[in-house]
Amino acid sequence: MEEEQYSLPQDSFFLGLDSSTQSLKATVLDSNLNIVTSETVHFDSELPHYKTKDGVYRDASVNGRIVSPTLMWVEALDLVLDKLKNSKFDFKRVVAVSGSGQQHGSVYWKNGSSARLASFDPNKPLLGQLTDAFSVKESPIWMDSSTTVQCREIEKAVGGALELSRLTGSRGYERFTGPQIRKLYETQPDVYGQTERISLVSSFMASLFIGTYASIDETDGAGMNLMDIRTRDWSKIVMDATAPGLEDKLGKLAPAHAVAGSIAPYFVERFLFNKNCLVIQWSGDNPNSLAGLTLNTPGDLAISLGTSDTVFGIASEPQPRLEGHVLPNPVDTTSYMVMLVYKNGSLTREDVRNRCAEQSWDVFNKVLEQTPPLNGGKLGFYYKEHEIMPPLPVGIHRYVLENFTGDTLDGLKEHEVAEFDAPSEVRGIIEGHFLSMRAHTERFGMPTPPKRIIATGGASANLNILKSVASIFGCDVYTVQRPDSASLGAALRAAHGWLCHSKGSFVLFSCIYKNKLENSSLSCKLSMPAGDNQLLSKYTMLMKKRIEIEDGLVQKFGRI
Ligand code: ADP
Ligand code: XUL
Repeated sequence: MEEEQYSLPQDSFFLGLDSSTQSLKATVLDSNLNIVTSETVHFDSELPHYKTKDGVYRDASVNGRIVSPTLMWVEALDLVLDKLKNSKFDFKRVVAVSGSGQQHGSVYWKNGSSARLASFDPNKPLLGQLTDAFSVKESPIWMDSSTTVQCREIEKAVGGALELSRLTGSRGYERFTGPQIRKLYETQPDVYGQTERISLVSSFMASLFIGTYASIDETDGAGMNLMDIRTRDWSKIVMDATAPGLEDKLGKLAPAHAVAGSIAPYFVERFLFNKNCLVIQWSGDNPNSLAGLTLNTPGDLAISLGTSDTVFGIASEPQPRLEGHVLPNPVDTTSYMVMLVYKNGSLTREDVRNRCAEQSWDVFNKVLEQTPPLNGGKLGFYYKEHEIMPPLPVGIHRYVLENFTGDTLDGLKEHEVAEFDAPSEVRGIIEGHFLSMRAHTERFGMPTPPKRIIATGGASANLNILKSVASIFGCDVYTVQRPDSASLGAALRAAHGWLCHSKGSFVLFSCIYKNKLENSSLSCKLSMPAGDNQLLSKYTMLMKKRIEIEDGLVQKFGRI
């Protein structure tokens, strides 16, 4: 396809939202792709009446159940739009809106709710108009790990874990929406029966904007264990293995660049949006980050350090495996996105910071500066949450490699210890995590060493963390101006969707940012050059040892 350059209408704005685990963020881009304004609503602090911790409820009475109050996401939308309105933001100039949602989370609309969606009263906030709209009031989210039984049932019914992965791009994962729906069907069949529509967080938020049920986009749809990754349609065999009558409750799938609908009259009357404003399909947060980082070369690797940590890249013909995920590329019709996900990301780092570094990132960074790379052969495994990569339960494991020099693995022995001193614990969580990430990235067949890494998410602002990433992966690490690439990516996808719509056919994503990257909010800068080669080869030794110990832990405690 020809890479032309298209211009976006002068004076127009593109609004991108990101409904993530801990907050709702908004980013507005102008037609030169510069950020005009941004807003955030932080759930715990700005909506304290929901009493969430990190945006979620951890249910101690049911093993692994982690949910968020669905209505909190609605109230956050009321609030973020009010904030923009109070800042005198000119909604009329927005020609397209799109968004990002934490992946896998699901929303259950009660029978009859489509009528409510279609008749919002512009004189009132959305919250009061949706209080009774959901058959399940607490949405299961990506941190949930309560559906192991259902994962195994679905895998068995389709011919095994690898077969499910070949079909849907991933083996059965607890947080994926299909196993979550099966659990609802098995444990509360009446509630399942009272549900007329099941949305993902992304299509749920899009539904509010168009006043009718929005389709699930094909990229976020690949995070459900329900969609055939090749045909990009629901897989009948997996749907049958999950729950009856599911197709009606899920609606249709649509590509991420498609128009979901026109903006609902509610937003035109209450916030003075233009009535021609288009709503482009919302997608998952990692896919939106891929768009926001303008990732388009197979050798580029993105690392997102948010509530979860993810590694992702682009591949043209990926082979789905037991490890990792394959999803359609949200901004291309032929290639795929490959991804690894770690549950123990920022919140687990915060836990070590609070225990060992006086609850301060400054102190944490000083410790990283004062401790030597390789941590004297100390290797820590920190799982504050039930981990996915590798599949291991909550727990901390610490090992010391005796006489580790980094020159050879021959005769190297490790012994387990109960504790590290505080500085070793700080270095241990950072190095251990990125060593594991590199090992799994290589196992999954992602480019190694990567041409470059682009880091994003809250923790990518931390240069000491990036230094370890650069040394362990042995490549340059770039960052973007704003670590919130998901809402930025959503704004960019809004522009892309608008352009595809106005041309009447798919246009290459790069056409919208061609010749604009250097001078726009999308530019990347080199933040940390690759470390030296000698250190890299010592880290390679440490990585091999680490993955050996990790495999042993999985044999002992985990799912294989
Ligand atoms: P999400 O979008 O998943 O809700 P973010 O990408 O906004 O999350 O990242 C939030 C996280 O960033 C916080 O939990 C915090 O631990 C982490 N963070 C913020 N600043 C720093 C820092 N200087 N060093 C390390 N981590 C940080
Ligand atoms: C991706 C995943 C997480 C969430 C976080 O598979 O589970 O990265 O998308 O919002």
